[in-house]
Amino acid sequence: MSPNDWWRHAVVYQVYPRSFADSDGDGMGDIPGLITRLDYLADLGVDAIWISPFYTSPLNDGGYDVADYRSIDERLGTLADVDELVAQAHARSIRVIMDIVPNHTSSEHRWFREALGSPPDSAAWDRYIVREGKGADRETPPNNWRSVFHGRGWSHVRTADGSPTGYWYLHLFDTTQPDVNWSNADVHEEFVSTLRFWFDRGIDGFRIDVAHGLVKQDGLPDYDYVERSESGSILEDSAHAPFWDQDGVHEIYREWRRVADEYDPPRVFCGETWVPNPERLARYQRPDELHTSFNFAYLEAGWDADAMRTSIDDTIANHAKVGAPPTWVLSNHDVVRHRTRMAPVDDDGEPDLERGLRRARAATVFTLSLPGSMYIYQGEELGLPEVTDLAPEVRQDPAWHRSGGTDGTRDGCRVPIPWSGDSPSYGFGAGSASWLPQPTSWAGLSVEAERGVDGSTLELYREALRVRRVEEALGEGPFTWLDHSAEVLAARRTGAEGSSVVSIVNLSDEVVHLPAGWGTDLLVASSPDVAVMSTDASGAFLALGPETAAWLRG
Ligand code: TEU
Repeated sequence: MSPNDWWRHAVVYQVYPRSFADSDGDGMGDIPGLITRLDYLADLGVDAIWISPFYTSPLNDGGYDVADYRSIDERLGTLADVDELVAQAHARSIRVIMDIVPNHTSSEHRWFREALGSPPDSAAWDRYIVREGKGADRETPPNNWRSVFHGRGWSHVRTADGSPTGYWYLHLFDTTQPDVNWSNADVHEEFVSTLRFWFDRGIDGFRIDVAHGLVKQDGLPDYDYVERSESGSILEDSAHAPFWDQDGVHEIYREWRRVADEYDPPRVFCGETWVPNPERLARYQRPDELHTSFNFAYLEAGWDADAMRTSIDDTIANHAKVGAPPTWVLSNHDVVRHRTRMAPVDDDGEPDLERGLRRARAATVFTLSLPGSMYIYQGEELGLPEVTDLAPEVRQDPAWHRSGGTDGTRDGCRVPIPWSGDSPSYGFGAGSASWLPQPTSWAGLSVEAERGVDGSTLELYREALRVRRVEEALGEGPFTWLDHSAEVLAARRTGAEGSSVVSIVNLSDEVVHLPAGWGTDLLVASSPDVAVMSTDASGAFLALGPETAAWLRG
């Protein structure tokens, strides 16, 4: 495989920069802090980092509200810091993927400011999605679209003195995140030249925020909202919406791919695509579009053998049709950390976090054996749980405030990670006052507490990543299910040179026996509960503990 194909089987580590490492003690992580921790990431064994946005931003949505796509927020660093980061990461063979936000700008972006000083039907406003209100007084928004962060999806365009004009601008997210108009030529030019700006500085690729949302259906028709299902799946909601997954969006990625392919080595894209099924997802990975996209259906399958199996089958089959490698992800900065999400809950709704950790470790080990690339979210390698008891006054997720505290709990996975010591900020670097407070119970979950400790989650991740790198059967390549029982998923991976690895996850709460023919040489296990039993009437077999995953040399 050509080195340019690194992304086909990479392990990519997501850095949420404000919460990773704080070099200047202001309570917010920054680029220099990240640079000081690159050795940690190299030692963990990741191939690349994807860094959530660090551009100049009012931080109304954690930096996903970009005021200037070519400068760095002064709280997070400088352009020189980014250049240094790229150099230092590359020196450790770690690629750097940035995050681009093309669906909306911040309302502090120069374009929006220019528009605010111009009449609503002027060229300056054409870069955004602006329409006249309905009704004689134009007091009704142009259609019924809602903001993902709750409330209506439109706000008044106001004159300099604050009075409403009868025109409205669309914002699928916060009011300070106006959607841009991808029918406007300036928008195309600006984003292409932004891509070049960063590619020229040596950035290896981009994760594309809300990649499925850039194009809106002609005429902006009302949407027949289906109230959220019990599962609360975002994917179901997005199936027919006139603002998601419109066919026209693919033309944008063809344009971007041509730009990425001009570089040596070619730069890569990963789309954030909340689309309802693997068939729609695979369309983004056609050969002249994005290299990869997040596979959220698998994330949403949770700890459920049937749902995982179906999602894996559908993902692999649909990606094969377009010749693209699948991707896998269990946690990110928008979802409840998988230790907590997978934990069984008792009658009072309290999660059993010990079993949650057991399951999360098993799910990770199994997922790392699937063909394609894998995304890891900072802190999952430490086994961090979701922080569920943040006080309302420290919360920053705009959806929390817009929903009156009924939704928008994303701060709980964004709490700064613990590096060392017994109390906040656990070596994060902020005295004790990080921008989101850390729990007092995290001393045992710090990097220092877990490094070199047999059986720790950090050592499990390091070992799994090491084995994944050296076993040619893992990574891209054939994947064949092996039969067992309803709550056991088992598959054989085969390498081009004939080696094979059997990967098993036991989702039941009982010990299961595995046939000896699957291999008895244990490569990685998510818990110590796996043993080769010498013999019974049928010969040697393996006993695999409840909620445990293992890789065996086949
Ligand atoms: O998320 C896109 C998105 O649709 C999310 O709102 C998602 O539906 C939700 O968070 C899942 O719980 C991206 C970013 O990842 C997110 O952090 C930003 O807030 C959002 O775009 C707006 O830029």
